[in-house]
Amino acid sequence: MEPTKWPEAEVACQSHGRNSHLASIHSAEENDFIFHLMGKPLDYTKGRAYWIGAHDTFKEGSFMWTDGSKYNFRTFPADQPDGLPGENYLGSWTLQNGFVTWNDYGASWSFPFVCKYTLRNSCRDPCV
Ligand SMILES: [Ca+2]
Ligand SMILES: [Ca+2]
Repeated sequence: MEPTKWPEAEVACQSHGRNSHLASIHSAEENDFIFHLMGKPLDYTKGRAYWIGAHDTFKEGSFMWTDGSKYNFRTFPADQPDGLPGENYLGSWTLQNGFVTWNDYGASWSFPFVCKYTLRNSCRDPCV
């Protein structure tokens, strides 16, 4: 998907169907799968990163997935999420031990993104 700001990316995902949202991630395997699917981007300063479906716009520090699934997996380096003002949207960040981590970004960033949707309300991983 074309580089887009996080709120518009979520809206774009929702336009694909009733159960479609920015991707939620629930395991290291799913995280790695999406990283490869997105072409292993590793330079956010050049737009080489991607949005995922978690935000903490309702309560600072409390991330939630836009698809309503449980926030039961996370992968951050030691210095993220740093909760800077307006940094409420999760996207891919840098590698740690060979696996991609996440960062909370501000609303001004534009990145490609990955949507996820469920079929018949039953979805097996990776379900992207
Ligand atoms: Ca925040
Ligand atoms: Ca941050």
